This record gives sequence, C-alpha cells and structure tokens, in this order.
Amino acid sequence: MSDSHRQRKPSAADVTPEGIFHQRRAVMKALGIAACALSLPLSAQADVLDWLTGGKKKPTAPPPTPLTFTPETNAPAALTLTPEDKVTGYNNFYEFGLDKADPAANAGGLRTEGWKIQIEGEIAKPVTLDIDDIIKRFPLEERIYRFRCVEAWSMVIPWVGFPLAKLIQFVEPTSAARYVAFQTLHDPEQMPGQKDRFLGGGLDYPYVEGLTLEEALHPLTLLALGVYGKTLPPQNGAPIRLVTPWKYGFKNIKSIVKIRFTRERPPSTWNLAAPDEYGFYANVNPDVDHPRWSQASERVIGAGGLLNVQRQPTLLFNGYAEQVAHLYRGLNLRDNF
Ligand SMILES: Nc1nc2c(c(=O)[nH]1)N[C@H]1C(S)=C(S)[C@@H](COP(=O)(O)O)O[C@H]1N2
Ligand SMILES: [Mo]
Repeated sequence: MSDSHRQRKPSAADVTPEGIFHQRRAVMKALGIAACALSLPLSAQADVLDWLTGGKKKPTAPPPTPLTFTPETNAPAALTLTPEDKVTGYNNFYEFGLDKADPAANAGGLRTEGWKIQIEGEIAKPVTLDIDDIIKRFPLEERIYRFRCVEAWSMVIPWVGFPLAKLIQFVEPTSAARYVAFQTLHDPEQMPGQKDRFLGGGLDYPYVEGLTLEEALHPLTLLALGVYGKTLPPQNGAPIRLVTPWKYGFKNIKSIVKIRFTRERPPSTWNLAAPDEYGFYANVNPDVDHPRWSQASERVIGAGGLLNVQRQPTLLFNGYAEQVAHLYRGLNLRDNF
C-alpha cells in the first residue's frame, strides 16, 4: 500500500470490524465505563453509547410481518438454529454504527414502504420492481444456511427468500454480462454512518458488492426478504438483501436498491477499504488466514452467554464445497481470496 493511500485512508487497517471492536472498547475503558458497559446486555450497551454521543430517542421499527413460503426440508439435521434474538440483535450494518448492538438500536426508523429495486446494465429487460412485484413473481422458500462472518464468528440462520437465478432469468442477461453488482440504499439522513466517517467506520458509501454471473446464478444464492418466517427487521437488511452462504458475511449486502449486470468486475466495499485483507471472492476458507487473525476456527454465536463460548472448526466454502467447489476449479484460492 502506498504512503499516499495510507494518508488518504489513514485508518483502513484499523477500521476493519475486529479493529473497531477493540478500538471502541479502548475508548470506553479510557472513559472509565468499560466495566459497567461490558457487563450490560447488548441493548443497554447501545444505550450507553447513545448517551455518550448525546443521541435522542430512536424510532422503533414496526413488528416484522409473517411471510408465506415453502418450509425448508433439506437442511442437515446437525445444524442448530442460532436463537432469533441473536440473529436480530448481533449484527454488522455499519450504516447504523459499528458495535454489534448498534444496528438493532439505530435502524428502527429505516423507511421500507414503497422500496424499489432498479435492475439495469447488460440485460434485455431492464426493470424497476417493488417488493410486492417481487413477492408476486418469485415464490418464497425457507433456506437454513450456515453464516460465517470474516471476523471468525458464525450462526445458522433460517432465511426466507428466492434464488437470485430466478430474477436473473427474468431480466435476460446479454452475452456481455459477466458480473452482477449490488448497491445498498444511499441516504445519509436515514443512515447516520453515511454522514460521518467515524460513525461509519471510514467506509465509502453506498455499500457495494459483486458476484460473478456464475456465482449469482448458483442455486444456493438467495435474495432474502425474511428471516425466522417474517419480513427482515431493518438491522438484517430490510426489505431485501443478498445471501451467499459459502462466502464471508460481508458479501451478503443489505437493503439493496440497485442490481447492475456488467462486463467488468464491480468494486466491493471492504475490498476498497483494505484490499490486502478482503478479497473479491471472499470464499470461506480455513486454510487462508486473514492477515491479522486465523480463519481455521470460528466462535459459534449460540444460546450461551459470554462464559459459554463455543468454537468449531471452519469448513472449506463454509461446508458447501460439494455444491460450489466446481465454480473455482483451477483458481488459486490463496491468491484469489
Ligand atoms: N449495506 C451493508 N451490508 C452489509 C454490511 C454493512 O455494514 N452494510 N455488513 C456485512 C457483514 S460484515 C456481515 S457479517 C453481514 C451481517 O448480516 P446480519 O447482521 O444479518 O447477520 O452483513 C453484511 N452486509
Ligand atoms: Mo462480517
């Protein structure tokens, strides 16, 4: 990394998820509140941060509504679902703050009525769809998937969504389409992290991600509209987000407003922030460590509290090798991380 790059983004290495976590704790410790804040439940920690930053009362989201879907029947019996309060209370969504409790505390006011997704680029049928159009056109199904964050923690999540491949078939990519680019809502009034470089972890917004067309067409790749049988809460990326279970969590872009089919590989937010640490592929791989921590095992976010931390070995392609390894045949996974 060049010095000028370092100067332009002085904290790229420090603002990665684990970095911020420790930085935050260092700040709280310096303020002499570490002991109390750390022993509080996650929601109360967010309140302490709120009080520190002089925040006002936040709007709470309307309760999620039940969805109609085909229940999962193929999930491996060995998968134990992560409790719902963890799935919706321990999140990464930097537009709403960097702490795991921040998205649930701060995203309640996200306005999702009338949400539209614009689909454009190398396709025969560009179209703008609202959520009702999507639910009418694409039958929803439940998928119970492993979820592995690049920070080395994991969950098992019952998503409700539909294969992205169905949407791709509907818009008819041209022969020039090789990648699919995704973009999150850009609205600093609603997303405080987009207004302030410190609050937003120094990332460039809007958050963007991308897949190869082959990856996007893979039957495991979902657009999710729900979790635990109901519409997504804002903190999980309402009203629609990407799910790619064999890739690190940061590929799973939330609150999508645009999908663009391209000839060239599209940029992705964490890769732009720290290209040596977060690759374009971001396939889960226990043999390729993050430069600052091991990826060989993961902390299971489960029913237990802080004293009951379970670790398990991380699996190649997050346990989906049988389904996805063919996509990467002949590719050096160490260079293409
Ligand atoms: N727009 C946006 N999408 C995002 C993120 C984000 O900060 N902004 N965080 C990513 C990361 S690092 C993870 S681990 C997952 C977390 O999804 P969850 O909170 O639903 O578990 O969302 C991903 N999608
Ligand atoms: Mo993540």
